Amino acid sequence: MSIVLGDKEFFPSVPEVSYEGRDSDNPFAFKWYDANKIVAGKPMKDWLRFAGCYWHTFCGQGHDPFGPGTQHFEWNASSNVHKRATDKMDAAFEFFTKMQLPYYCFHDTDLIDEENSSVADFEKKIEFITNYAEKKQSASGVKLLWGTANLFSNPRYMNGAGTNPHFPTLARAGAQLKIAIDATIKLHGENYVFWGGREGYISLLNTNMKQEQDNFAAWLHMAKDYARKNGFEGGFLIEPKPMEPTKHQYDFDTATVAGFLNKYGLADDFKVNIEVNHATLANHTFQHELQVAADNNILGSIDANRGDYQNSWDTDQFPNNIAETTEAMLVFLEAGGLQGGGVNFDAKTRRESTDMEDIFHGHIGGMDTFARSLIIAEKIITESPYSDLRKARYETYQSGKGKEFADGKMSLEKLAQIGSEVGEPEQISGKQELFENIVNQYI
Ligand code: XLS
Ligand code: NI
Ligand code: NI
Repeated sequence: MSIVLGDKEFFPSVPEVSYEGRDSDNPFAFKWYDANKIVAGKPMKDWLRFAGCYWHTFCGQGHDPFGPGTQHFEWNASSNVHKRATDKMDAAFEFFTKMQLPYYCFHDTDLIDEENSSVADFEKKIEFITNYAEKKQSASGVKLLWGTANLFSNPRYMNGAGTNPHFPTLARAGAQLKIAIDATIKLHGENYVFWGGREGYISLLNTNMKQEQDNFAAWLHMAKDYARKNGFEGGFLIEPKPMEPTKHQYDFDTATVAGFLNKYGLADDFKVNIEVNHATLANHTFQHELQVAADNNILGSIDANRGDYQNSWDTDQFPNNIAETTEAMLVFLEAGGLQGGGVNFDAKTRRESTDMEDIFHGHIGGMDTFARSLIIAEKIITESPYSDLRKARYETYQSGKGKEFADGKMSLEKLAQIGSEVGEPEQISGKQELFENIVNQYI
């Protein structure tokens, strides 16, 4: 990959970031992410398929509920909406190529300012910027991991998009959904994401939950049928999140989504995009969510970030916790990786991090955290007693009567008969501390 600039270089102080190893003191070098290094049989870059996200990195300027943005982006300087959009895209592709990011992701409204455009005007704007994106993608080789529609920021979607109680509003959202799907197909997007920001409710008093969920299923079927008819072969991904901005979001967690997909006949086409901070908001761990997805055969993609142990909101910080990411990578590797997705940095620098270089530090740290954890996890699986110890806990189901039970071939009468003959069963330790020590030994 070589660096792709526009008319102007937006990050002149940052060179191409490459692998220099753990002893390097260069803050603009990878200490662990060595794209072509083989781990568990294939190059790191093929396991991880890292993506940069447009919204936090090139749109969000650090605003919070108590104050406006603090980060000043040179690509926002022009008063012309088209020039602003191409400058932003130049900055984005400079960043992706300097960072060796093979993929990117966007919401339709990240690419170009929506302002108060009618559907027809917005469609023209998207056509303009996706024409430009085609050129940037082919000049750089950077590919689109996924596209999505922002159906949660505009005030018109305050009561939801695909779950809106008012049909004309749902239809207005549908017009935007169609444009975003078209843009994703045009740019050879490998997946299309649905994050249901306002698909949920605040008060049950004014909400017909069944109608809203049935409508949401109809909405997803319609989107899938349209995309398939127009040649889209990629994956559809639902991104679970329990709350924020609504109190009860319908895509609460992976288990909820799995049940929903099965109930409504969507399981053949839809998988999940698991975000770390959304897992923790649901009082789960990231690795729990990955395991539920893997066991339901819907582990599609990852939004990498982390929450904060003390704050209970979606802080979207860059991942930096090796121990936690290692536990996640154990699940990831045992599942054989992701089904068509990648690791997208849905993460933002802090409001107080105001240098242009800070977005590089955030991504370098995040990529190194995943890369290092992947290496550690492979060693734990191949060199340590971890897998065998866990397997041994279940060995009584591998043969004889235990297997007969597990295969569903035993009656309760027979089980009860065995239960009355075994006497008081032997006490078997779960040995959690030993498992924890093995993980730490390899870190
Ligand atoms: C917000 C979500 C969002 C999705 C894409 O919490 O993570 O960024 O990834 O709409
Ligand atoms: Ni996300
Ligand atoms: Ni988030």
